[in-house]
Amino acid sequence: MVRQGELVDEQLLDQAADRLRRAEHVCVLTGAGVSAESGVPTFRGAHGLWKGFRAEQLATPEAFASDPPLVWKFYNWRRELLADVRPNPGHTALARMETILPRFDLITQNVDGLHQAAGSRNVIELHGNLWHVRCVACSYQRQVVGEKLPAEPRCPHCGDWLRPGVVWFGELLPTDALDAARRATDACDVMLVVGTSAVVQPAALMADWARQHGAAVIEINPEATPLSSRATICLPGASGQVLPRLLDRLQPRADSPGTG
Ligand code: BJW
Ligand code: ZN
Repeated sequence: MVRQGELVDEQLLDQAADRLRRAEHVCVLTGAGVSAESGVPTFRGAHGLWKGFRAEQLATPEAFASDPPLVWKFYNWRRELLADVRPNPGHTALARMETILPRFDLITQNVDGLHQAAGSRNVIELHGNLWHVRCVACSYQRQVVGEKLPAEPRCPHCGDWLRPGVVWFGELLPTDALDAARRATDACDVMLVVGTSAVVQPAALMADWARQHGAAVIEINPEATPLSSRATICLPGASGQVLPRLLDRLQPRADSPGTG
């Protein structure tokens, strides 16, 4: 494991860029930290997520069953906040990498849709999407991108509660997303893990799936995580700064031979 100082050293970036440049298949796993510089609060941190609640208190089927209006207040607050945020240079750099590198899969735990807004195409959403709602009782579901929902949204078909189309603790991840993530981690030769505390399963295991198949793991995070000691290279810093510097090293230079 290579970790150094507070600032990401040029040599470390060169090493990481070299791994990426030589890779035939790159897989990325992102978490809330990649959206932090867009102004989206992370889940675990000094200030908690919302009014002092922890994710484990609100993002559960039990919380919703016992107090749906409270849980909807939390999600409507987040949806309102998201309506005004834009992708940051970290999201944009990942979208650009997808167009440069031969094979590129982006797995995200985020539900904010900012990777897609930045132009990423091949996005695997492990924990659903905040702009999706579905009925708890019937098969009704709908995309509600940018829409303001009532404080207590109900199903237009059966009148039961609508719920956010996200994955709560204790719930299974969507099978297609989990299968796609497994295929990507098993096949990649470099895995980039960006802005996740690496504590929520099964996402937290994915870098190990990749390592078991021989992939190098590059972590980008201002803080050490439970994954750091097993990563091949740690780039300690904010993704909105580190990813563009990595991208810069992957782009063909205008003045290099053969680029006109
Ligand atoms: C920056 C930065 C900058 C800051 N640049 N970085 C095995 C053992 C024990 C428990 C379990 C287990 N397997 C499953 C479980 C249960 C549970 C679990 O993992 N619990 C743990 C807490 C222990 N998992 C589940 O229940 C999952 N389901 C499942 O496994 O089903 C099968 C099963 C069920 C039950 C039992 C056994 C098996 C479902 C998990 C669903 C998670 N859902 C949430 C909410 C989504 C909806 C919503 O948004 O409201 O997903 S919780 C929340 O955490 C959200 C996130 O996607 C997820 C991960 O958080 P993330 O992204 O890592 O964010 P943070 O805030 O934790 O970290 C931010 C990081 O960014 C930090 O490191 C910062 O340093 C960094 N950072 N600024 C770069 N500028
Ligand atoms: Zn219904």
